[in-house]
Amino acid sequence: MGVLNVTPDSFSDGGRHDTVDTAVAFGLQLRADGADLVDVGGESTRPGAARVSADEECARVVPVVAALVREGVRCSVDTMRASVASAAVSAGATLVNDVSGGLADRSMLPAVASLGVPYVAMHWRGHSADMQTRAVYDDVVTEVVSELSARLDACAAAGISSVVVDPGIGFAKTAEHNWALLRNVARLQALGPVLLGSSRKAFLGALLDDRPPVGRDAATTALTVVAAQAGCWGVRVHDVRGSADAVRVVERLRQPGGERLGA
Ligand code: PMM
Repeated sequence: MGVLNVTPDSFSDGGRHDTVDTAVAFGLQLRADGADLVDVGGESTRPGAARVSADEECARVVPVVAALVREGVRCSVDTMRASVASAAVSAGATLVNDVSGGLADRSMLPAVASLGVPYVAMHWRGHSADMQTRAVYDDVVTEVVSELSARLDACAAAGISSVVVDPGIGFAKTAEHNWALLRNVARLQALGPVLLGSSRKAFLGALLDDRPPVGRDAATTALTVVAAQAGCWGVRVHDVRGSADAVRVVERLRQPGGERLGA
C-alpha cells in the first residue's frame, strides 16, 4: 500500500502533492513502483496535527481517487469520517482505511457495512492533538490485541464482513511500544489479516541517530521483510519500490526449486 497524502502538513510528504495533478502523477508512480493499492488521505494524523473540515477533506481526496481510478489504479481512502469514506468509495475507492477503527465517527462502521468494501481497523486511543498522552500501557501487546478485538466485535455487529487489523504504529505509542508490537506480530495475526504502517516514523529516526524522514526508507524496507516473512496482509509505505522488491524477494525464497540442480 503506497502512501499518498494530499495534505499540507503530513510529517513526511506534507505539501508535496497539494494539487490534483501532482497527486495523481505521484499515485501513478506508486503503482509503477509496485503498489497494489494507493492509500489517499486528506487529513494529517501526525502527533499534534489539527483536524480539517469534512468538506476540505473531501475536496482534497475525491478528485484524486476519481482520477487514479480512471487510470486503473486501485485506491483506498485513509479517513476517520463516514462521509469522506462514502464519497471516496462512490469515486471508486475499494477499501476504507480508518486510523480510528470506527471510534472517531460513530457513523463509520454502518457506512462501511452498507458500502460493502473491506475495512482497515487501526488501534487508536484518541485524536492526534493529544494522543501521545495516552501512550500508557501495563502490557502494550495484550492491551492492543484486546482493544482491537473489541473493534472487530463492533465491525461484526455492524455487518462488515472483511476486516484487516493494524496495531497503529506511532499512534499513542512510544518507540518501545512500537518495537514490542513489531516483535509480536504473530499475536496480532491471531485476530486476522494484519497491516503495518511503520514507514519513516519517528521511532526509526530515533534508532538511526535522529535521521530525518526521507533517510528512513532502508529501515522501513527492513521492517517490510519482517512483515512479509511473518505473512502480514500488507505494509503501508512511502517508498514503494524498496518494499515491493523486498516482498518479491521473500516470495521467491518461499518457492522451492534449485536445491537439486548442483553447485
Ligand atoms: N499511519 C499514518 C496514516 N495512516 N493508516 C494505517 N492503517 N496505519 C498507519 O500506521 C497509518 C495510517 C500516518 O503516517 P503518514 O503521515 O505517513 O500518512
